[in-house]
Formats: sequence, structure tokens, C-alpha cells
Amino acid sequence: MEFQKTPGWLDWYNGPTKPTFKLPAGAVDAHCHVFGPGAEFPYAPERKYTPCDASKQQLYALRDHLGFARNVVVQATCHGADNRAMVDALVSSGGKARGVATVKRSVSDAELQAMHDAGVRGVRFNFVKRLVDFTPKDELLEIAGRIAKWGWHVVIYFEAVDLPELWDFFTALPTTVVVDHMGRPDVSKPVDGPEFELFVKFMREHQNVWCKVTCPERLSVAGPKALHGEQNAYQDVVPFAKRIVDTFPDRVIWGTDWPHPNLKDHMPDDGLLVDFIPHIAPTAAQQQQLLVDNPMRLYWPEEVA
Ligand code: 0GY
Repeated sequence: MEFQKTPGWLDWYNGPTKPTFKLPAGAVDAHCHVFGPGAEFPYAPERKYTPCDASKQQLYALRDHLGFARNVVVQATCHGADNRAMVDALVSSGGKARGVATVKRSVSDAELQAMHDAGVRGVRFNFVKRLVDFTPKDELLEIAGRIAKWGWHVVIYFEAVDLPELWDFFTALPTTVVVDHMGRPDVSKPVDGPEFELFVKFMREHQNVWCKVTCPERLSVAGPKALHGEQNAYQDVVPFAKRIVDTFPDRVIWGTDWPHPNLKDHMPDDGLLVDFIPHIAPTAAQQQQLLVDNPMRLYWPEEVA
């Protein structure tokens, strides 16, 4: 099947630099995606965007180039609840990738078991309106209750302004809960202002909540961009991510978000994005937790002593 990319679509950055920051041994890129290829794994009819292809081979080449050891492949909304491309990437990884799926209430136990055997360890609930249609909360709670039996967790994606309304639902989830991209704070607001304080309170009062301190390229308003050798990219995001890393060092993970769906302004050089990490996790101990110990505990617990 032939697909036409959404007009204005930015393709992932070809030929990223080698990071200056040396990742610790065993580092996990804990948030990335595959797109298609559409000819093999068609994009879902209900999708809100049509991306460029971004294959498992390209993802794993990037992993090796940047110095990561493993990936967590998160189902992208352009594939809806058809998890075949993501599962195929896991199966081809030789145990070096785990996944997060999107499922509907109609998913069978046999399908969940097959996904578990392939390496899926979570489901994603998306509340970003430009990406998905609304799913009733009772359906999501039912799914969360079912996947808990496999020891999976729930990944939630939402925008900061929606946290008050979603609070009761999120705090009722029976599993570990992992927040995408710090709950998308508006970084032009103060890091100690009421909006981000609510997010910190959410993590402080709920020990089952983890956070991906990811996507500075998506959240930054002031830049500068991770391009052309820039070693101080996205400085306005640093106080937000650093606060979360400092406060909850054992519940944070990091990922590239390659191939960076729906960026409108620029596509970052993924090598320079890796160079952002020591700005938010300056010590070797923080880096070890963020990049190795925490994601291993969440996605490969059987390998953690
Ligand atoms: C991300 C962010 C976005 C998209 C998706 O699954 C997706 O389509 O997650 C976004 O557009 O903000 O995590 O990749």
C-alpha cells in the first residue's frame, strides 16, 4: 500500500553525530517508535497523521550508532491498535527490545499472552486530543485491570493543563504508571508554579508513578535547537527535567523519541539529543539510574538481581 505523508511532515534526521556524552554500559533508549514501513505494516485507517517510514533496521542502526544497548518501542498512534510493526521489531531484536502496546477492550487473553511472549510489558493510554479519538475511562480501567495480571504497566500521555481533570482516573490505576514527556509542561511557565507543582505532587504522593524526562525538542520554546553541534540545546526544559531527576531519581527513564512524530519546527540531531542528558542528570550515579538501572527494573526485571 502506498501512503502520502502528511503535508509538512519532517523526516527523521539522517546522519546524526556521535554523542560527546558517553552513555553508560547497558543504556536503554526507553521511548522510541517504528513507523511501518507502510508497504509491510499499513498505517491505521483511524490515524491522525501519516509519517515517513522508520523501520526496525533504521532504529537498531541508530541504537548502535548512539551507544545504546536496548530499546523500548512504544506503539505509535499512526498504527492504532494494530501492534504488528512494533511486535515485529521486538521479535527481531534478539531480546534487546521490549514494547508498549495499544489495545482495545476486545483484545483476547491469547493475544495479550502472545504480545507478552514477544516482549510487550505495557499499554499506552493517550489523552492528547490531536493524536487519538476518545476512549471511555471504564474501558481503559478494564484494560488496566486485565494487563496487571501479566505484570505490565500503563504509560499515559497527556498535556499539563489536563492533569487536574485526569487526576482521579490516573490515581485509580492499579499498576505502575509511566508518564510520557513529564506530562508535557508549558516550560514558559515557572518550574515552581502551580502547574508543574501539581505534577510533582502527583509523583510525590503516588509511588507507583514514574516519568520519562524526554522530548526537550518538543517542549522547548526558547531553544537553541539540537543541530549544528549545539551542546546547550533546549535550556528552558532543563530546570523541569532536572527537578524530576533530582527529586525522583529511582523513577525516571529517558528515550530519544526517534523518529520524533509531528515535530513542526525542526528535526533534532539525535547525537546532540543524547548530549542533552548530562544537563538534566549531571552525576554518574543519576545517569546510571536514569539510563540503566531504572529501565532495566521496569522492562527486564528478570535480569536485575
Ligand atoms: C511521541 C509524541 C507524539 C506522538 C506519538 O504515538 C504517537 O503518535 O506519541 C506527539 O505527537 O506528541 O511520544 O512520539
